[in-house]
Amino acid sequence: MPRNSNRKSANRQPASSVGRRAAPGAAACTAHLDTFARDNLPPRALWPDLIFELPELQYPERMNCAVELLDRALRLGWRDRVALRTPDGQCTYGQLLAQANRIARVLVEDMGLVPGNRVLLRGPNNPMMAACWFAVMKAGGIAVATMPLLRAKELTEIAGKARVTHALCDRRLAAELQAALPACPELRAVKYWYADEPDGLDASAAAKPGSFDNVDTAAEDVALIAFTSGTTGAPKGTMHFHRDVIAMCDCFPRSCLKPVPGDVFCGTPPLAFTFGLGGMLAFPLRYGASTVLIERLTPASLLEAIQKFRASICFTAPTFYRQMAQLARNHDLKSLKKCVSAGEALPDATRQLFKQATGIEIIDGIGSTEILHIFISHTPESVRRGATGYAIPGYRAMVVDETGLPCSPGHIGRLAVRGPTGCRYLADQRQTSYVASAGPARGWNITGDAYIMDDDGYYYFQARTDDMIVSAGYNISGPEVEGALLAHEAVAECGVVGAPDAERGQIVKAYVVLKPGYQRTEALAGLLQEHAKNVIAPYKYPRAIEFVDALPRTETGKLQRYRLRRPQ
Ligand code: 3UK
Repeated sequence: MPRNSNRKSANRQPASSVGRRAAPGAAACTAHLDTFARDNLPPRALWPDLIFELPELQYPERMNCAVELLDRALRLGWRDRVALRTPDGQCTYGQLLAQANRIARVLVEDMGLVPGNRVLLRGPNNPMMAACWFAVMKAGGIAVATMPLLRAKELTEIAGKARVTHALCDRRLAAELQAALPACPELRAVKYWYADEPDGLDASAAAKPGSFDNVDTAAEDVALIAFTSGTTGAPKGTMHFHRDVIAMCDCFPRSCLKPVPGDVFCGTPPLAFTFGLGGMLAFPLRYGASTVLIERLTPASLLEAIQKFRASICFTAPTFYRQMAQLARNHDLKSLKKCVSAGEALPDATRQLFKQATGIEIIDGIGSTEILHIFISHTPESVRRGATGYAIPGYRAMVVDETGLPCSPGHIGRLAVRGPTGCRYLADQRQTSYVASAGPARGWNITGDAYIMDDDGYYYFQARTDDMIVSAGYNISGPEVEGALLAHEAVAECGVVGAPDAERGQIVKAYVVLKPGYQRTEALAGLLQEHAKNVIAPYKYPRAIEFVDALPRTETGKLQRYRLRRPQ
């Protein structure tokens, strides 16, 4: 497609607009009139080096990811295929497209959205959340999707950092957003969905025609700002382009998951988490499949949903798979073919339990908000015990030492990754802590994970670099000790961290949740220690064991080790 085609839609600027026009000549092909995101990208010299070697990653200079995912689906003849499934009904590709178009009109015609404006999205996984996300893309806005559990303070930080101008929010989650609004002066246009009021989003959208003149964005126009669920410091916004959204669909799913049009996706990650944006929305639609959107899921209700909707692909975190393995026998899971685990390391004990219960070999994959989605993974056939997988087609990986030089196979170091997507923090000094700006790994994303690569290019997760336990001079990986303990029949869940110790600097300490029917006794603690010594090198065994009711976890299922290190 020629450059600057369809300028008509790019130049649409309603009277109420506050958007600034890009300086003539500068960024001539952007569709953004509000250039905030572009102006706050890191300097190009600090971007990761991108690679687009695969034939499927040759993208045009102009693309809008919603057009690629939705309008294209209709061109392919998928209008009457089911796109979204929920406990209350279903919606076809045609209906989803029309609803996204109507909401895009509300954003532009009623709420004064100008391309490049930031739109905060707040809702659980439901069809309006999905339609709103596409509407923002179509209107050339930038989606700032937020986790449902965030409070006013966190919403204020995010809205301030991303200079959010508009918000679309599920009525049931209105309270915290309303509490944040007085502290968000630039956030002037807000609408609620699943709301009965006459100017609510549902009614406003219903009054619009189901067509929309899509904004002809550049492939490198920012489409979303995803905030990391980091544990310390101010939240970091990662900026991803329209092209990045399509690239994530054309990498991991194509080479590892291999979805087919009849597939039904199901799972837990929120659409506000890029793991969920891919697995619960973009991947199914890219491949003509459908997705089950359910607002709140437990391991038991996820199994029920798989049975009820005959889901064939499941996306969730390791802790869910472990609990689902216990309950699987009570359900008919014949429809289930493939399961993807990400967010934290998948212990081999969990992989084996789930396989015994269902016959399914879980596909593990490491991804990050900074890199958008999964970059190291495997197919069920090419699994290697204890490994996350290999660098998937489209990405390259290496393990490097502190100077950025590659470590030889078998040696622990930092994981470095390059591919079609990568880290660009919004106005943040920490860009150079994720993308090496000097030395032999210059231009590589440094994920913060300690890994070992074997002779065949399989990568073995050790720990987050700052989670490695150093005890009496030994480097010990908490997740490795967790893996050993999880293989014991009494252990439901566990978290292993370094606890301060006068003599050894740190000792290995395990927080253990027992399965029902086991007593918290000194004797059992002793048995678990003996078990660990038999499974891994004895010096790694947990010198301290504390039994707890539950482990602290994030909304995305990640163990919060910093809270175990500093128990209240
Ligand atoms: C850890 C893993 C071992 C690892 C994510 C898939 O988790 C995602 O993004 P976040 O930004 O966290 C990234 C960090 O989480 N991690 C994730 N997956 C694994 N560690 N094995 C794994 N399989 O420390 C990584 O650096 O929250 C995952 C897709 C999109 C995502 N955003």
